[in-house]
Amino acid sequence: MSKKTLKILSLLLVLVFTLVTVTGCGGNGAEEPAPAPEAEAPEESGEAEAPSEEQIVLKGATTPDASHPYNQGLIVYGEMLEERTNGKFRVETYPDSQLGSEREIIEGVQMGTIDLTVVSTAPLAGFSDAFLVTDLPFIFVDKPHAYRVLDGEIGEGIFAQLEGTGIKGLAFWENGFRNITNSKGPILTPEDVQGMKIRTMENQIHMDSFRQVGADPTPMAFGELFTALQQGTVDGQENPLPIISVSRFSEVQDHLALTGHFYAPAPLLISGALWDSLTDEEKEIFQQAAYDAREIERGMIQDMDDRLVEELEAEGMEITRPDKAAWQEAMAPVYEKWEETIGADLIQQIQEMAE
Ligand code: EAX
Repeated sequence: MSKKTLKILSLLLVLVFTLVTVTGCGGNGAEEPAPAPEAEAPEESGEAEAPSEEQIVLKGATTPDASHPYNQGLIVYGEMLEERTNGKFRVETYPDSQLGSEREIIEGVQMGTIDLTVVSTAPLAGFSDAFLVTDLPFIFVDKPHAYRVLDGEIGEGIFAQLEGTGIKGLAFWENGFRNITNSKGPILTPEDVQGMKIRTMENQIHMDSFRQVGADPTPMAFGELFTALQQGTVDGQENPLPIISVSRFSEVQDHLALTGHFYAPAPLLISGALWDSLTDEEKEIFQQAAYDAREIERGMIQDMDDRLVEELEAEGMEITRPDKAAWQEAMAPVYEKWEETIGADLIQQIQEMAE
């Protein structure tokens, strides 16, 4: 055997040895390298219906507690998407301000770091004037009135104005009619909130409305509210019954006045970047599911509204039922101030849809 042949043989030996080591005994004729040990984790081994393509996980962020219909509705929406896209999309939810305040979440949706959210329209005022009209006090007389407006042409027109902002509105879900809680005393007339420090959302119309009745409106992110109420940084706040309940405000607020002064719609928003990446068929699925889940989410809010006055009373809150007409009159000057920005025609059009 020549030196050269020996050299070739030893090279071949090294090669064979390397191959055997890399493929872990080879033998099964696989073209792929053997799986790394981590890939054999138990949850991967027995799944029969794992989607063939890689699943796209969407982040859905909200600020209230996980039990609130915002988050529960997003879970339902995610299930619909998963089923209707054969597992291509799945939604993972982040309730309880885990991904930030509503303003920060909206910014995240705009940048595409968050895919979905359900938020109040109030903080959206910082992004577009389109939603302002919904923040006027007593603009909606009841829920059917709000639904007629928001689920029809006017609602579509509002969403259309988001064009170019990086945010797309899919459907108006619901937060609900807002009521005032406080730790000072029972509220019946607007005079009863004179000088009271009341947390509002970061929205000029909301703040103006509370200034009109002589209160001291203090804007603050929702995630900071419980502690602020507990420590007495603010005397009160205003929110729909489901939020008051799931946030355990009865632990830090003795009085609840059923003023129903603002109706808070809660649009389901999707990141524009994600929307643009969808096929036409997927867009149709995302849109229809948003409407279908809307009915379920609004139903959850209604069920809670039906039982929560009694429940909150049982938790120790003293409940008052103010004369709404007096509050409406006291807050009315806000309309004149904002009429030009919002459009007198739009306001009138909505008011005419009350019956
Ligand atoms: O949108 O900030 C608020 O008071 C809102 O009602 C709540 O976070 C849900």
